[in-house]
Amino acid sequence: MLSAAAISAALATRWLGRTLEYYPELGSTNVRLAELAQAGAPAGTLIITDHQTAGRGRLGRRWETPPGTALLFSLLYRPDWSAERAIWLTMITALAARDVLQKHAGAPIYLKWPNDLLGGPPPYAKLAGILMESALAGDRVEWLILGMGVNVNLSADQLPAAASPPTSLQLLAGRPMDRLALLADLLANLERRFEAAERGVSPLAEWSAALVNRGRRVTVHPAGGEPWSGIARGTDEWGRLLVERPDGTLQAVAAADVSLRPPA
Ligand code: BT5
Repeated sequence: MLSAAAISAALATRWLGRTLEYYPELGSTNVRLAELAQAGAPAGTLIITDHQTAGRGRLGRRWETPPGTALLFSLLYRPDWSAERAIWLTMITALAARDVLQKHAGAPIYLKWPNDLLGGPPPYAKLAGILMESALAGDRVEWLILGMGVNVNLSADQLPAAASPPTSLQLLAGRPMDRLALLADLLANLERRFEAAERGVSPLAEWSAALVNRGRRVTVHPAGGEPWSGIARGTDEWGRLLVERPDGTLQAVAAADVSLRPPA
């Protein structure tokens, strides 16, 4: 089990995670942090738990891990950004996680559009997921919450049932990992990347180049529409995936509207 004191002592950041709440068990770190954000919690607030009973994925899906095995946390940001820049935080979070998980596991980690971290041999298995939730005031960002779940010390028989095969850092590395050391490295990397973004440095090119989807066939499942297949060619400046249709036209696909599941 983690503890607030141990987390605080492990962190090497200046402001990210310096206000924190730890819960042995919680519904969802994103939900708890959204309540605090509405009530005026400071930028950098960290909510972290050992177990979620109502962990959220995108589009109403669930995120599940056994108690004490995962990193489950959410961070609050209050950047003075236009709404269209909010996607930068998903990119920064994914890139920071890739760097740190790769370093700790000693194995390559891949980014999959829009928000997954994958590992293992092709076609790769899901190691972590990111969930951004935002509050906007007109076309400005009021706050952004970045939630992340990382499968750290799950054995093969503890992996949840999932639409695409899951994996864990322990399975990739062949040994258990220190969750606190991971968290501390991750937050330090994130703090650096966020400060660069605040100075106007875009993470788009680095993120887009890192996507494992490039050049691969994807199946787009629009909410309420017919699924269709095409080849992922890259992303546009808003982080939408550019998918080439069989007739050669490029269609921009937004994360909010689709999931990418393989052909049925
Ligand atoms: C995501 O959604 O990948 C975002 C997950 C974000 C979870 C974190 S945990 C801390 C914070 N607080 C929250 O309440 N949430 C965030 P999505 O792309 O929709 O993937 C969800 C799908 O992944 C599910 O429908 C399952 O098929 C699968 N899945 C569920 N749990 C998994 C796990 N532990 N590992 C791999 N796949 C999983």
